[in-house]
Amino acid sequence: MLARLFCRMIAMIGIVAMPPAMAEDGYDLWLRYAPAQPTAAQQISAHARTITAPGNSATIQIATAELQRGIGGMTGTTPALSDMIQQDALWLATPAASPALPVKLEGLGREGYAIRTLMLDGKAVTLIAGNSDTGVLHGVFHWLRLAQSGAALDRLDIRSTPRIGLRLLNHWDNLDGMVERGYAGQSIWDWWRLPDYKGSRYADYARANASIGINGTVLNNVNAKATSLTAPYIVKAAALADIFRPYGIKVYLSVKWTAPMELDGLKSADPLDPAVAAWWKAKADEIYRAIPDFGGFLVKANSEGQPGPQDYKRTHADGANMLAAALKPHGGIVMWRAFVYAHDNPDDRAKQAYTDFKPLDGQFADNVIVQVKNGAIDFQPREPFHPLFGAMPKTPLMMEFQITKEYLGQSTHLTYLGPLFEETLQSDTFAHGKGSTVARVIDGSLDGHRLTGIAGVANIGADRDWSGSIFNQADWYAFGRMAWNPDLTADAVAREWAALTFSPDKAVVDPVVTMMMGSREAAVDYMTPLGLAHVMGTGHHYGPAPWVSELGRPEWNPVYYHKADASGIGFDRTKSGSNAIAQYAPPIAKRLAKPGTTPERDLLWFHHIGWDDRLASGETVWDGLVHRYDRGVATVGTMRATWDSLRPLIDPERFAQTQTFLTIQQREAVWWRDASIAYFQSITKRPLPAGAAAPAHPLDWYKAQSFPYAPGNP
Ligand code: BDP
Repeated sequence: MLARLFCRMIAMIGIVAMPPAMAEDGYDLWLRYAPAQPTAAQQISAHARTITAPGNSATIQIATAELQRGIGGMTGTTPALSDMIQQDALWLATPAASPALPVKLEGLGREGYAIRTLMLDGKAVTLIAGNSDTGVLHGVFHWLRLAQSGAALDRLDIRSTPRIGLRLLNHWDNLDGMVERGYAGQSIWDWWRLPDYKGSRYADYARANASIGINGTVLNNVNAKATSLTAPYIVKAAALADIFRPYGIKVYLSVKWTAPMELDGLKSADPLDPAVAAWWKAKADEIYRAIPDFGGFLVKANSEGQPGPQDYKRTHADGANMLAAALKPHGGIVMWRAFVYAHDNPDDRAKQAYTDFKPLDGQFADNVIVQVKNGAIDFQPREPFHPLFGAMPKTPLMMEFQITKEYLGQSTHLTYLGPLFEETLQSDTFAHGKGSTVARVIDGSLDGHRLTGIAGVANIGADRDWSGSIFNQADWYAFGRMAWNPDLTADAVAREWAALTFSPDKAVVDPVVTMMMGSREAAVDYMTPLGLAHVMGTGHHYGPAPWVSELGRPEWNPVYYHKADASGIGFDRTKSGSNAIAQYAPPIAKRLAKPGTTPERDLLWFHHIGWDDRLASGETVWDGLVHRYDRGVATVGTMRATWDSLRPLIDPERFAQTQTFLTIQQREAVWWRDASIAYFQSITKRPLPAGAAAPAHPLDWYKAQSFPYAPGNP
C-alpha cells in the first residue's frame, strides 16, 4: 500500500520512468490492478464512483468484489456499493433483477454481456448487463480490462458473446500431484487434503479463468486412473466444483475405460455389455448426486496403450455412445479424443486418426463431441491443421491445443502460442468451399452444430507464477481469449496481455509484442524448420535428438518423421508416399501434391526433397535449412536485446526472471541448431553454406547428452 502511494505521489509530482516499486512475483497474472497514471486513474474514478448490483448471489458478490479490488488498486479509492443508481455509477444488471433494461440482451446467451454508457433519469451510468450473473461477471472483467489498459471509458457500447460453447482447460494432473508435461511445478490440486482443506488458490484459479471466459476444467490426466471415480475422489472433485461454480466454471473428469473392471470386478468393459452400461449409468448418477452441474467425461481410449472399446471389437462411437447414454439424463457430455494411432498399424501415423474416425461420422450420440488435436501428429512447433477438421460434417468436433509447451521449449523458452492458435484456427479446410476455416468448424457455424468446444492442455502448476514463467501466462491468456472469439488475432491478444501484465505504456507494449509475435516462428526455425517434426529427445521431448532410430515402434523414432537419407529429407505424404494429402479437401490436396505449390513452411511435412533442390529463395534445401536454424538463433538474440532495453520500465523481479530465461533460450537455441546441423550434415555430407558456423561439438557429443530428470515426463 505504501509502495503504491509512493508510486502515485511520484507520478503526481511528475517524475517519470520510475520502475514500479512493488515486488512482482507473477501470482497476480493479468489481474494486477497496478496504480494507473493520474489521468487514467481520474478517468476510471469518474465512471465508477459507486456500484449498484442485482441481488447478492455468490457470482454477483465476486463481480462487485473484483470491481472494488480493481478500481481500488488502480485509483486508490474503492467505490462503495449502493442500492440506488447514482451519477457516474457502474450498474450491474440482469433482466431477472431489472425487467425493463435499457439494452437488448437477445442473442447474448447465458454467458455474454452488454456494456453501455447511458443516461438514466438524468444520471450518466455505465451499465454492465447479462442474461445471467455469469454474463455480468464476464462483462465486469471486460470493463476492468479496458480500465487497466487505459482505454476510453466514456462512450462504451459493447456486446460480446462467446462463439464456442465449451471453453475448457484439460489438466494432465495425476492423483499423486505430478503433472504430465507440466513445467510449472506440482499440480495445484491437493487431492490428499481435499475435500477438507481448500486453500485460497482454488478461487484464484477460478477467478483467473473466469476473467478470460474459460468455463470448464477437466481435473485429471487423460491417462486416467480409475481411482478418480471412487467415492472419496468424487467428494474431492465436488469440493472443487463448489468453489468454481460461482465463477461460471464446471468440472469434468477424464475416465479410464476399464474402470468398471478395476473398481468393481466386472468381467469386461465391452460397451455393448448391459452390465457395463449399467455400471456407468450408476456411476454417472453417483457423480451427479455430488455435483449436480457436473460437465461430463473426457476419454482417451485405444490410444498409446490405453484400453478402449476396440479391445472388444467395438468402435469409438460404440464406446462414446454408451457413456453418453449414462450422462444424458443429467445433461452431461462426452468428449471423445481422436488422438489415436496403433502400434500394429503400419500406415503413416499422421493418417490414422482420420482413417479411424471419418467412417464414424454421423454415428455419435448428440451429447458426444470428438476432441481433435490441432495437427495430425502431436502438438509440434508447427503442424498443418488436422485433416479431420472439415471431414466430419455430421459430428461436432472440438479443438485440442496444448498450452503447456511440451515441444516448444517447455518452461523457459519464450514462445508465444497465439500465432500457432491463430494459424490453425484461420486455416481453410475448404469443406464447403473457400472460407470454411477451422474456426468455423469448431464454432459450429459451418455445419450447424449447437454443441461446440475447444480445450487447452493447461500449463498451470503450483509455481508461484502459475505457468512456470511470466511469458507462459500469455499462452493461458491467449487460449481463453481466442476460445471466446476464435477470430481474434494473436497480435491483438498479445497487446492486451502485455498492457495488463506489464504496463499500458506504448514503450513497453510495442517491444514486448514484437518479441512475442516473432517468438514461435523463431522456435520453429531453431527446432523444426521447413516442416520438420518430432525430432525431440525420447520421452522427455526436451532438446534435439533427430538421430534416434532404435526405439521399439517405428513412429517413436525421429528418423521416422524426417526420413533424411543421402538423397534428401522429408516425409513423402503424396501419392508416391503415404498419400496423407488425400485426407484434405481436393483444392488443398491438389496444392500439396507438388513441392512447388506447397507452403514452404510445410514442405518437409509433405515431401521428401533432394538436398540440392531449390527453395523459393533460390538457395538449396540444405543451405535453406541451415539458414533457418541460424535465423532462429538470431531472433532469440534480438529478443534478448529487446528485453534488456526494457529494464527501466519493468519491475526488477519479472525483468530478471525473463532475462535469465532468455539466456537459457539462446543457449538452447544454439544447441538445437548445432545438434541438428551436426546430425543432418552427417547424412547429407554437404559443406555448410558460406558464412555458417560449424557446430560447437562433434555429433557424438550431442548424442551423449541425457536428461533423466527432465520434468513432466511420466
Ligand atoms: C503426447 C504426450 C503424452 C500425452 C499424449 C496425449 O507426450 O504425454 O499423454 O500426448 O495427448 O503429446 O494423450
